[in-house]
Amino acid sequence: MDRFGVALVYFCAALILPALPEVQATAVAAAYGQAIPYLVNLGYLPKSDGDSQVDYNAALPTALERYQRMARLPVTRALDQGTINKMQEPRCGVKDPAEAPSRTKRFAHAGSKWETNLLKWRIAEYSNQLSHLQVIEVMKKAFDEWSKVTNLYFEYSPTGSADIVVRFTNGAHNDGYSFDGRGGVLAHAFFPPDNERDEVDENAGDLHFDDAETWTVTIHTNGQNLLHVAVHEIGHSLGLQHSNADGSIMWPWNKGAAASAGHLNLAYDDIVSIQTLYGGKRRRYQRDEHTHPLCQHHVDAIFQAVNRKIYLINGNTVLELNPLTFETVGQARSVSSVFPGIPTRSTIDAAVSPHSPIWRNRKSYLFVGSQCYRYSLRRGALVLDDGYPYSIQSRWNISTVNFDTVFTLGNKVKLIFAKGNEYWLHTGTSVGIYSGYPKPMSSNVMLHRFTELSAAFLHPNGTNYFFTDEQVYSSHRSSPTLIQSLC
Ligand SMILES: [Ca+2]
Ligand SMILES: [Ca+2]
Ligand SMILES: [Zn+2]
Ligand SMILES: [Zn+2]
Repeated sequence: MDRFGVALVYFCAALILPALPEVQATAVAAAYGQAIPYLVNLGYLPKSDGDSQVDYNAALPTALERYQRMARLPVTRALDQGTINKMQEPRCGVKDPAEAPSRTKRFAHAGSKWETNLLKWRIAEYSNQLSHLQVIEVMKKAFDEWSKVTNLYFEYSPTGSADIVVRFTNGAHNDGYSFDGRGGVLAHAFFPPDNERDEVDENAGDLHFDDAETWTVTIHTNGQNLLHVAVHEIGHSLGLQHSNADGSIMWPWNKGAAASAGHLNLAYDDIVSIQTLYGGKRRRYQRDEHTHPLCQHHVDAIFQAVNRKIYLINGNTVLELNPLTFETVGQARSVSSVFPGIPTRSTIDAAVSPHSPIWRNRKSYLFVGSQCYRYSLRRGALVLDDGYPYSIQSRWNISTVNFDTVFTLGNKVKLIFAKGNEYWLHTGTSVGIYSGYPKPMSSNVMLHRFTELSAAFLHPNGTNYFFTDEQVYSSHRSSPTLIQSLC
C-alpha cells in the first residue's frame, strides 16, 4: 500500500506539473497515511480499536510536537518535510518515552530493573549473514560497554536458561511486534521483568534483531553496525528508555557507519542513566590498564577456597582470580553455580578458609546474614557439608551477624571477624571469641587506619589485602604495620 501511494504521487507529478497544489495535497495525504501508524507504533498516538475511535486529526499536532522534541527537530506541530524525512530513517522499534525529554533530564527509565548484578545471556537464533563466532564476539563487546561503567557482569551461556535471550529473526516472530523487512525498524528489546507484577513476562530482557537488515561487524561497509545497535538494545534490556541527548547511545535513530566497531563510547547521559539504576564503579573500579586488577571491582568477599582457587565475590557474582597477577580467569559466574546450595542471588558478606584444629582438611565458609555455609573438597569439587547452613552463632559461638569480613591471621587458625569499626579475635575453635572483644579497629596495629572494611584476606604468599569502598591496601606478614595502597 505504501509503495503504491508513493508511486502514484510521482505519476501525477510527471503528468500535471503545473497543478502543484494538488500534488502536494496527494503527497501530504500519503505522508499522513504513513505517519499515523508510525506514531501509533512508537507510542505517540493511541491505537484505535472497535470501542474507541481516536480523532487523529485532533491528536496529531501534540503527538508531532513530542516527536519533534525527541528527534531534536524544529517544533512546528506539523507534518513538515524534515519530520517526514526523519520518519524514513532506520531506528529502534521500542516506543519512545511518554514524557518529552526536558532540558535538565534527557534520559528516562522503564520503571523496572534487574535485582541481580550477574545476568546470563544466550543466543537463541543467529543471523543468517554473520558467523556464530562473529555474533558472539560483538555481543560480548556490547555487554562489556555497560559492564565497564556499572557493577553489572554478563555471563555468556551457550545453552540452557538465560536472563537475556538474543534472537535474529524476520517478520512476525510471536511477540506481537513484527519486523518490517529491510529499513524501518532495525531491532527492539524488552525491559527487565517487573517484580511488582505476579505474571512472568517471558520476553523480559530479550533482544530481537531484524535479520532482514544487512548486519555488519566492520566499519567500512554499508549496512547496520551490529555493535552499535546491540549496545543500544542492551540499554533497554537493562531498563533504559530512549534519550534525545546529544551523542547518547539511547538515541532512537541509528548512527549507521558513524558508529565504528572500535570507537564506540557511551555518552555522559548514558552513564548517568545506567548508574542511576545500578550504581557506578567508584573511581577505583574504573578500568584503566595501569590500575591494579584488584582495584577494578567492588569486593564483598575474597578468599582462597579449599580447591586453592582465589575467588572474588561481588554481590551474587563470583570471579576467579589468577593468584599471581589477580587478573580474572574465565568469565563471571553466579555464587550458586560455584558454591552449590547457596540460594540463588544471595549476597555474600564474607568468606574464609581457616585451618581447624578439629578438621584435618581445611574447610571453606561463606557467611550470609546470620547463616554460614561450609564447603569441603571432594574429588576436586566444592561440596556443601551435611547440615549446612548453620547459624553463625551455633557454629562460631559469636552472637553478632551480618559481618563485613572474616579473615585468618598468619597461623590460619585464629580469625578476625569485623563489622563496622569493631573487630573480634576468634580462637578458631568452639571456644569462640577471646574475652574482651569486640574492640575498636583503631586499637589494633594492623587495622587502626580502617573505619570499615568491605573485605579482607590473607594471600597464600603471606600478604594481607584490605578492601574499603575507595581503596585496596596490602601489608606483608613480615611487617604487618607497613600498609600500602594499591589504587
Ligand atoms: Ca527492518
Ligand atoms: Ca564483605
Ligand atoms: Zn531503542
Ligand atoms: Zn521481537
